[in-house]
Amino acid sequence: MQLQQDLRQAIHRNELVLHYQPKLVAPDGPMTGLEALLRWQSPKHGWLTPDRFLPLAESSGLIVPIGNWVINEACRQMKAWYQQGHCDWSVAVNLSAVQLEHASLVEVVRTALAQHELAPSHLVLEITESTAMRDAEASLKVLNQLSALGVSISIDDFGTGYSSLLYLKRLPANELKIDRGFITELAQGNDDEAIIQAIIALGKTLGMKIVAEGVETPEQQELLTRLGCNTLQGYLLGKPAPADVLPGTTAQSS
Ligand code: G
Ligand code: G
Ligand code: MN
Ligand code: NA
Repeated sequence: MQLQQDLRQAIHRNELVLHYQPKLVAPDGPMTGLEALLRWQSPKHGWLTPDRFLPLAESSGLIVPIGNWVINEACRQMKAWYQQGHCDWSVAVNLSAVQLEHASLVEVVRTALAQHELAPSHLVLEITESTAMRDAEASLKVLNQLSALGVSISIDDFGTGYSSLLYLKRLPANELKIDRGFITELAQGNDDEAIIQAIIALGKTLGMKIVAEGVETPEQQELLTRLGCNTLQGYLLGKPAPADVLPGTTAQSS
């Protein structure tokens, strides 16, 4: 309860922070964009990653105002990068099911883009298969509206959910992110390689860009590139960091 009350205050007390993790053209760049990852810098509870407070944020509904803040802040930072000359970057924001199901999402995204005078092509929305599948038809409707705005849709943690291929075909997704679980033990000739090959073939058939996340070793980097991943992300290529310590970037505070 106390944690929930503190989280409620976190937004206007400016305790929420976004870190950014680079997404690079395989095998080693240039950078195509960054994924925004939420942190809560709480004076009372310390430095918290989403696993510590997202479940609470979701069950309490606080994820809606928090998520709105994330969307707005990521757009603000992307605009600052744009003005610094990074005109081909995009920023990716993770969405929870509760946000996708909330009636205001499309308007929140539209308003954030307008307020920061940011073209929709600079915003990527990452949703997991399980998020989309919670109410598959309703999700499809909202995702189509978001896609019509011109933002990109990315399917996160792909391979861990239960979406049918028929559903996948109907999703207006531009990008597919292979779950880290398939990358961790990836080696030439093992099952993970075969699964990744199948995912890449599927994604490319559906016209999607393929991203591999959780790349930690040069061997994974080399093999994933050879298998046809377009974009790589992972500790090897860049850890999540505040905007002002990312190479080649500067934060611009509001
Ligand atoms: O950054 P980290 O590895 O701690 O992220 C853990 C999980 O939290 C990941 O599944 C990530 O997608 C999720 N996450 C990070 N930032 C956000 C956010 O702003 N909104 C939502 N809904 N999920 C986020
Ligand atoms: O579910 P999602 O893909 O949005 O989660 C992103 C999370 O993965 C973030 O919390 C981020 O810190 C973490 N992450 C990013 N790159 C790596 C990596 O190379 N290895 C591991 N173990 N985690 C990573
Ligand atoms: Mn993600
Ligand atoms: Na993921």
